[in-house]
Amino acid sequence: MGFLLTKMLAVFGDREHKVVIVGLDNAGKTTILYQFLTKEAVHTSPTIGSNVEQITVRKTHFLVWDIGGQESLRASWYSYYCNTEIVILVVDSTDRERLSLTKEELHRMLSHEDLQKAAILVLANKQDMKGSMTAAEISQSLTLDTITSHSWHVQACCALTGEGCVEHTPHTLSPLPEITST
Ligand SMILES: Nc1nc2c(ncn2[C@@H]2O[C@H](COP(=O)(O)OP(=O)(O)OP(=O)(O)O)[C@@H](O)[C@H]2O)c(=O)[nH]1
Ligand SMILES: [Mg+2]
Repeated sequence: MGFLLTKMLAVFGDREHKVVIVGLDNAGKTTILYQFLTKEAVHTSPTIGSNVEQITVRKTHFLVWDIGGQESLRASWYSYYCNTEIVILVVDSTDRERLSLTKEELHRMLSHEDLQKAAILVLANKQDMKGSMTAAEISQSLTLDTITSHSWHVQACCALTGEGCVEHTPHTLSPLPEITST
């Protein structure tokens, strides 16, 4: 799961940390979950309900929930929030039309009482695709700079290759842009 989450959790110590992955359908959440786990791109189908995996990065243990993003499932995202320390919001960076919907979901999440202490990691996924929005564009559209209640970080990534999601040898892949709240 890479240096990003490890960095965000550096202050939390050695127990298991709960992570939820949310985002609209087709954003790439399940692809990212299994990229974290296996460092490979897997074939996925739309998630009905959720997937959960235990992932260990440099001796830090994460319980990672990947929640289905279809419209009918979004109303139940809140039922996964209890004790969540990190929310990963995955954005399909080519899906300009639905970015405002993602923004609504993000700001609804931020106001949920069970997420008041959670850090937010926005993954601007599908950077391999032509015309994808940059991390900066997505940050601006989601108005991340207005968020003062939560730590947030936005990172460009490609779930198919793992670039920006998982750790790579520095010389094999160039780093993708990232912006952080602090
Ligand atoms: N080109 C490209 N395709 C991707 C990337 N990440 C995921 N995909 C593709 O996007 C499609 C949807 O990916 P999923 O991981 O199933 O999406 P999801 O967010 O889990 O969708 P739901 O389960 O319906 O909420 C699949 O065809 C993936 O192969 C990426 O970085 N680049
Ligand atoms: Mg899925």
